Amino acid sequence: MTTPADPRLAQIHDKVLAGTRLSFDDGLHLDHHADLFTLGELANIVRERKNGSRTYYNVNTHLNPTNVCVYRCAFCSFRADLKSPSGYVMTDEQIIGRAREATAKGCTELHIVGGLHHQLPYEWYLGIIQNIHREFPNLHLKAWTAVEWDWFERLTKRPTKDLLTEMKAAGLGSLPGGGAEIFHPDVRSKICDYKADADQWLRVHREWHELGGKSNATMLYGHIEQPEHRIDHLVRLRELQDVTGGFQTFIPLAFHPDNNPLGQGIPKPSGLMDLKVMAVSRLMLDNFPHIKAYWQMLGVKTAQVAQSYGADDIDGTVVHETIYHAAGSDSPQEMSVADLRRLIEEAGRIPIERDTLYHEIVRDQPQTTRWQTGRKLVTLN
Ligand code: V47
Ligand code: SF4
Repeated sequence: MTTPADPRLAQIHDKVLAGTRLSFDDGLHLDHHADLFTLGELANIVRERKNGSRTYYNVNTHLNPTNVCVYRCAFCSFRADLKSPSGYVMTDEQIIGRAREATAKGCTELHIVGGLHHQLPYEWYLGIIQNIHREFPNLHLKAWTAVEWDWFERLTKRPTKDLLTEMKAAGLGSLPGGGAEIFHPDVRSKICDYKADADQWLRVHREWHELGGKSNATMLYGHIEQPEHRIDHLVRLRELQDVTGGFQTFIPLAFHPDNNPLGQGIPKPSGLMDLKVMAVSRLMLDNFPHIKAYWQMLGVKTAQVAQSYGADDIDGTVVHETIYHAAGSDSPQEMSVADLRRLIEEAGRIPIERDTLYHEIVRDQPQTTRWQTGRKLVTLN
C-alpha cells in the first residue's frame, strides 16, 4: 500500500507495518480521520499476519434458558419482566432437548446466556451445566456472561472465582464475551446502570483466565457512545490481555434499535461504521488472536466484506438466535455449513471449521457426527 498523505496517518501506517503497538491517540486518529480504504488495508495487514487467508467458523447453536431479567438495559429487546406474558423459563426437558437437537445437528458448541431471573437460584444455572454436560460431554458449553457471574456472586455471596471453579468442574467450557457493552462510566451509566461495571466485568474474565480458561470479549457500538469511548474500551481489553492472554476473540456488536428504549430515534449503524469499527478493533487489539464478524448481527453481506477489514471469524451456523431478532435483526436464524463455506470462499478466504478453542475440525463430507481435532478422532454423542 502507498504511504498516506496525512503525516499522522503515515506514522500510524509505519507503526502497523513495523508491528508497533498503537496508542490511544493513534486509535482516535484512525477513528476520526482515516478513510475506509486505508483502514481496511491496514487492518488486513494485521489480519493476514495473524491468520493468513483463513476464516474460521463453527457449528453451534444458542440456548437462552430464560428471558426474565432483573435488569433493564436500555438497549435490550430480549428481556421480560417477572410477570410479563412474554417472559419464559425453559424446563429441564426443553433444555436437554435443545442440547440433544444441537448434538444431532453436529454442533460442537452450545452458547448459553439469558436473563437474570428474580427468583431462580444460582443452583438452577449450575444445574443446566451439570445436566447438559452429563448427557453430552463432548458438547462445549460456552456459558454465562460476566454480568451473569456477577449476579451469581450477588445471589450466593460467594466469590466469583469459587463459582467459576465449581462450574468448570461441572462441565463449563468457556465464557462468552457478552455484557461488556461500553466500559466507560459516562456511557455505561446511561445504557446499563446497576449491572456489573467495567471493573467487575474485567475481574470475572481475569479470574477465569487465571483458572486456565479461555473467553471472548464484545463491544456494543453505534448508539450514544463516541469514538473515545470505543478506543477506551479496546485499550482496557488489551491491558487485561497483556496480563492473562486468555481472550480468544473480540466481537464488535452493532446496536439494533428496534423494540428497546435506547433505539428511539437512533438509526442502525451504517455499513461504513461496521467496517470502520471492525478495522480499528483489529488494529488496536494487537494481542487478540481473532476478530469475529458475527453474521447474525452484521448481516451476511457485511460479515463477508468484513473478512477484508480485519475479521478472520464469522461465528457459526447458530439456531434459535433471539437477542438480535428481538431487536430487529433480519438475518436468517440459521445458515448451513455449505452456505457459510461458500460465502467465505467468495470473499477470497479459506473456510476452516473450528471448535470453540480454535482447534481445526475436519469432517467427512457430507457432514457426519465424526470429527477430528488436530490428529485426535472424536465421536460426538
Ligand atoms: O451483551 C443486546 C448485545 C450481547 C442488543 O462470545 C445487543 O462468541 C445489539 O455477547 N443490539 C450478547 N446488540 C451476545 C454476545 C455474543 C454474541 C455472539 C457471540 C458471542 C461470543 C457473544 O448482545 C449483549 C449485548 O451487548 N445486545 N441487545 C441490541 N439491541
Ligand atoms: Fe438483562 Fe442482559 Fe437484557 Fe441487560 S442485556 S436487560 S442483563 S438480558
